[in-house]
Amino acid sequence: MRTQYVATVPLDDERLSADLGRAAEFRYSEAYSNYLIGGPWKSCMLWARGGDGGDGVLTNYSYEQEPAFTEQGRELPYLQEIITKVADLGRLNFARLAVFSDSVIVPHRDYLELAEIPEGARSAHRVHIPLVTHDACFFSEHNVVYRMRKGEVWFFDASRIHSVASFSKEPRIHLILDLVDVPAPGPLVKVGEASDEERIPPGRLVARPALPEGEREALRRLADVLTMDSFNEVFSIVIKKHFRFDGGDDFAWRTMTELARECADPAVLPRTEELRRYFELERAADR
Ligand code: YCP
Ligand code: CO
Repeated sequence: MRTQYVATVPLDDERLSADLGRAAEFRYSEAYSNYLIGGPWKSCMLWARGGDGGDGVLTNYSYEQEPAFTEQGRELPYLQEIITKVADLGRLNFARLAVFSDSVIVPHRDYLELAEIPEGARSAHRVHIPLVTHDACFFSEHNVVYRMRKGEVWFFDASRIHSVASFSKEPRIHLILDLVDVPAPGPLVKVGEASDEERIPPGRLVARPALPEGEREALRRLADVLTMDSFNEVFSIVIKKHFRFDGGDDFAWRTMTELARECADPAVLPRTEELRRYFELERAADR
């Protein structure tokens, strides 16, 4: 399903904070934090294949078992209610709470590592529902930057190149649902119509000014300080620029590759190319 806004679910702030208060005590997985530069990506399974909270790595669950609420999920009555109301439970593989702040996610595609899981069992559709968010949280898909607002249900096309930024220390908490692509009588998401087209409402799009030539020049000079030691810092600066300015298609990886070519450390270019392959093209379950 293409990225699109589907519906808004009314949230009961009191019941939500009661659940999130309890969830704050849970143990979170930091799986997938290698996609981030800055704070970690913390997730907690509320519904999973096999009903076990597991380690948060999507390839490490028993796909031959039925999904069910996990121990953590069973402690959160309001979130259980939301999950049950929104998703076709017959096709729901995973429901996770994901907490993230003051960090950026490297532009990547998801699901590459799920290729070995049988087609009828592997996740193919992702839904995001922001529970706590703020204006300094952004998503991007290719060169389009947008926001999701609290209580909105979005289909999120994780098979396309996407990136995320939070310019704030305030946590952003999303409920993320992963569903299988098998035929069923009803809709995947029961609260609204999904279409095959991309539909990011104009009010959610973030208009960025074109990257000024001076900024581009300044970024080029980062080649002077780029070594393997500063790789993450430089990449983070480049990704943040993508959320503030329109630098054109493929800005982050293209800029990083250009800087890698210019810089004095010969290890940087092969590492950049290797990372790019990992995040965009090929990634096996065991890597
Ligand atoms: C996402 N993809 O795009 C997740 C975050 C890395 C994998 C963690 O939201
Ligand atoms: Co992703």
